[in-house]
Parts: sequence; structure tokens; C-alpha cells
Amino acid sequence: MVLAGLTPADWEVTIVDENLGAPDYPAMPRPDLVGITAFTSQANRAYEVAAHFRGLGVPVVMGGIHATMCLDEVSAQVDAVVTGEAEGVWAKVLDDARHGRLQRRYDGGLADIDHVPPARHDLTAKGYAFGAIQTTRGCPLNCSFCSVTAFNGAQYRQRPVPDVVREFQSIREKYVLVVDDNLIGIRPEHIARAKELFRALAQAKTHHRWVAQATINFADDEELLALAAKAGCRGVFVGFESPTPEGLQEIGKKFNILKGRDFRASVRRIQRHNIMVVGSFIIGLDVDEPGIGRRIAETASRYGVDNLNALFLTPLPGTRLWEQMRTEGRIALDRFPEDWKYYTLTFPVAKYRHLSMDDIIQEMMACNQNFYSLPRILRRVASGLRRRHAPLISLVGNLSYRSNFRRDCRAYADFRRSAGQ
Ligand code: B12
Ligand code: SF4
Repeated sequence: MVLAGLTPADWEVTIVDENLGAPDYPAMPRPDLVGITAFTSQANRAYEVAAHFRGLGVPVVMGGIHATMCLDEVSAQVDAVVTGEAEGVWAKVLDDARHGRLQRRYDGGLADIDHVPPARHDLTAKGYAFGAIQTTRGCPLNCSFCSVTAFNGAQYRQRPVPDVVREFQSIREKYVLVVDDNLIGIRPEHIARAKELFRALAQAKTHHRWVAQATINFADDEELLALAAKAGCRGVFVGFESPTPEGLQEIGKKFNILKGRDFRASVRRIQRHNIMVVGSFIIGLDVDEPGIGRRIAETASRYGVDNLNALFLTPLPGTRLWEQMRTEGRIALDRFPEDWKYYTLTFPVAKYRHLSMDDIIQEMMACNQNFYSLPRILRRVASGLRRRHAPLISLVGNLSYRSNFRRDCRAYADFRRSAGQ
């Protein structure tokens, strides 16, 4: 949608999103150019799609996180790779493609997002549960496992508020995912801009309901919370990452151990504004020992989060964790590109310090079985009822996490078989 917004009007753009299912490519009209984006876990499918179109003689350009972090691998599969952010180079790529002189690589680096056209929300298919919008880029925190600072930089860049409001107004879905890695930022000037945005959204009365990602300092400012709620915020995804200060130290998320932080009180303050909290935790840190799964579930329950999202520590290419694990010979699933399919953070792909592959799967199961047991779900929904805090959404959220977990359990069985080979 963002690239389509950057594309001059004399190109006709069609967006195909395989999250909705793969289309019948042979039945589609032959395009002049194909652009592909993919997360690392989707790389193999991206290469299949690229091979199909290259077979027809259509030039294929790939960009995005995986193309940037695995340039050599991707270069072998496509005609041109765009690394970094596309805003500064896409017009040139299109011009070169039009004149049959595509280069092998273009590097967009970090873009100036002060003057970018709005993303083309009109081009997506109908039927999405959520629309999506980006209002900021970059994250100053640089946690070891995360690609964001490596890809989008440590400097926190914010789109002009009127641009964001206009784009919001063009989103047809009622529910919206604000895809920013940290919607509010960490410094006073970041928070001030977030407040300005929330005021403007409330004033524009767009009637959207949205969820976003933020660090736990979201809870520290009552005015910010009230404005967010008024602007339509109904949920926030917060990375707690580890129940121990040692764990937070290990991954470089010292921000979460600033002294005096009471996580339970912080979560409650957010929820008081009718904003649900999804807490994310990682299993498999070097400090994690047997029992960590249960410990995370109990910590998340103590904090009072509405949903828990537990993921395996995964060395994603381009991160500090990747470099460290590669040097230490700890990347267990390393037949690339095939093994990228396991880099969804829902499979254990590394050698963990105190946990074998079987152990860590057991820990993940213990974690989810504990947090998503029916009595615990009912307790959370009842507590939501007491707080008049969207009990139905809470119930649906909890049940869908529970059913995802059941699906993951089935996937572990296949995974054990193939990883064992
Ligand atoms: C929103 C989001 C999601 C949403 C996705 C919704 C959707 N379907 O779009 C949800 C919550 C579903 C999600 C899920 C996951 N996510 Co996610 N997600 C993000 C997030 C926060 C923003 C992505 C985004 O929309 N950015 C806005 C657009 C404009 O930026 P962009 O994609 O980078 O595009 C720019 C450039 O890259 C470039 N570009 C991109 N593609 C192309 C293509 C061409 C041809 C060209 C020329 C240029 C180009 O141009 C664009 C403009 O500059 C990113 C973090 C981040 N900051 O990118 C993580 C991120 C992409 N996710 C990540 C991961 C790991 C996952 C999960 C695997 C984790 C999990 N288990 O939950 C799942 C996988 C889902 C799946 N289907 O496989 C990792 C990916 C790392 C990697 N190497 O693949 C990231 C980077 C976060 C991280 N911590 O490292 N995610
Ligand atoms: S995990 Fe969150 S806080 Fe840490 S670098 Fe990534 S986006 Fe920033």
C-alpha cells in the first residue's frame, strides 16, 4: 500500500496479499513489473512467486526486511533488490524498469517521512478484519533480538499529524492496526507529538477503533491515556519480554527495569481507560531455566494482562542476537533458505543455554496451558466485567489465543519429526 502510494499515476497497480490465499497467477494478466515483500519466514514462498514471473520474462524486484537482511540470498532469486526504505528510490526503480535498465541493487537507506504520499488503502481487497497505518518509524531502544533498530534506525521519525489523520480517514475498515513499533516513543517530545496526534484523531471523529504497540511508559501519563482512548485506542501490545531483571539485561531492554516500575499498577492504569493490554514474553533466554514457561504465565497473570503472547527467542537475520548466536555456533536450524519457514518465532530454531529443543517446547506448552486454562480465562473475563472492560472482546481474544496454541501443539509434532532429521 505504501509503495502503491509512491507509484506515479501512469502505472496501474494491483496488490496481491497471499495472507488471503494464493491467487491463480497463470490466470492473471501479465504484469510489466512484479514487486515482492516478505518477512523472513515467508522467503521461500516469495522465491516461488518470483520464479513463476521470471519464467514469464517479467522482471521481479524484491524489498523489505528479508531482502535487506539477506541481500545475497535474495539477489540470486530476483532481478533487483531494494534494501532499506523505498521512499527515496522507488521512482528510480520504476523509471529504470520502464526503460529496461533495472540495476541489481538499490539502497533506500532511511527515508525522510516528512512528505510522503498516503498509502493506497483503496487497493486492498475487502474483508480484512483490520486496516493498517504507520505513523512513526525507528526505535531508539535496540533490543538484541529485534530487527527494527537495525532496519529503521535508532532515530525516531514521526509523520506529520495532518498526513496521518488524512490517511486514517481513507481506511474503510473500522478496526485499525497502527503498525508503529512504538507509537508513543520514549522522550518528552515524542509523547507530546503522540498527544497531538490523538487530539487530532479525536477531533477528526474518524470513528475508527485501533490497537497499537508501545513500551510500558504508555502507562505513565494519564493525559496521554485519556487522549489515546478518546482517539479510538482499544488495545496495546507491550513487550515485557522477561519476568526477571537478568533476562531484560541480557536482551538489552533495560528500559523495562527503570527503578520503581510496578508493572501490575501500570497495566491497571492502561486498562482503566478501556484499553486492553497484550503482554509479550520471550522463552529461551540464556538465563531461562526449566520452569520458565510457568513462571512467565504466572508473571503475566500477576501483571493482569488481558492476553499473553509468548514466543521463542529467535535469531532473526540482521539482529545482534543473530550475530552472537552465529559466532557461538548456536543457530540450530540453518539449512537456508528452506529453514526460514521455521523463523516465525513459534518454533525453537536455536540451541538454548539451559533447555533442549524438547524442553523448550514443553515450557511453551506449560506457559500457554497455564495462562489459557479455562478457569484463568473465566477469571480474566469476570474481572473485565467488574471493570466494565469489554468482557466479550476479552473472551474472544482469550479463546482465539487458546485455539492458536492448540494449532501450535499440532505443528510441534511435525516440527519435532523434521527437525529430528
Ligand atoms: C505490522 C507488523 C506485523 C503485523 C502484520 C500485518 C500485515 N499483514 O501486514 C502482524 C502483527 C500480523 C505481524 C506478524 C508477524 N511479525 Co511482524 N511486524 C510488523 C511491523 C511492526 C510493521 C510492519 C509494517 O507494516 N511496516 C510498515 C511498512 C511500510 O514498512 P516495511 O514493510 O518495512 O516497508 C518499507 C521497506 O521495507 C520497503 N519495502 C518493503 N517491501 C518492499 C517491496 C519492494 C518491492 C520494495 C521496492 C520495497 C519494499 O519499502 C517500504 C517503505 O519504505 C514490523 C516491524 C517493522 N518496523 O517493520 C514487524 C516485523 C516485520 N514482524 C516480524 C515478525 C518476526 C513477525 C512474526 C513472524 C512474529 C509472530 N510470530 O508474531 C509474525 C509473522 C506473520 C506472518 N504472516 O508470517 C519481524 C520480521 C523479521 C524478519 N526478518 O522477518 C519484524 C521486523 C519485527 C521484529 N521484531 O523484528 N507483524
Ligand atoms: S523490541 Fe520493541 S522496544 Fe525493543 S528495539 Fe524492537 S521495537 Fe524497540
